[in-house]
Amino acid sequence: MSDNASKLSEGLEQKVRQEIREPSLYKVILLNDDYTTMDFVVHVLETVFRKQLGEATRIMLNVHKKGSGLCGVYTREIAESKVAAVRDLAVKNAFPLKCIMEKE
Ligand code: TYC
Repeated sequence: MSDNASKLSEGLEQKVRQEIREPSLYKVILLNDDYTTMDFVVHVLETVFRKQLGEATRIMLNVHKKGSGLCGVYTREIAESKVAAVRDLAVKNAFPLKCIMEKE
């Protein structure tokens, strides 16, 4: 095979490998603050992150004590929509609650 042909076939192979890769995953993380009520954070965890009351309470208390905490791991678009949903709920209810995403 010529140098050019071999470069082309490497490029094609790389493209095929990229196309069959699993999608990247993102951690969605809640941040603590001094003003958002515990009840509101639990409500957010139940509605946005579909946690049961006990699990929502555990995550909220973990964030309260440690400063931040994991709510779930999702593909990029799902993670983005969770972050936006938390922001919209927080703004509507006048709480400073913040939520971020981090590539795993
Ligand atoms: N620290 C808040 C309080 O004492 C509760 C809280 C928990 C706020 C988790 C934000 O992500 C948070 N009312």
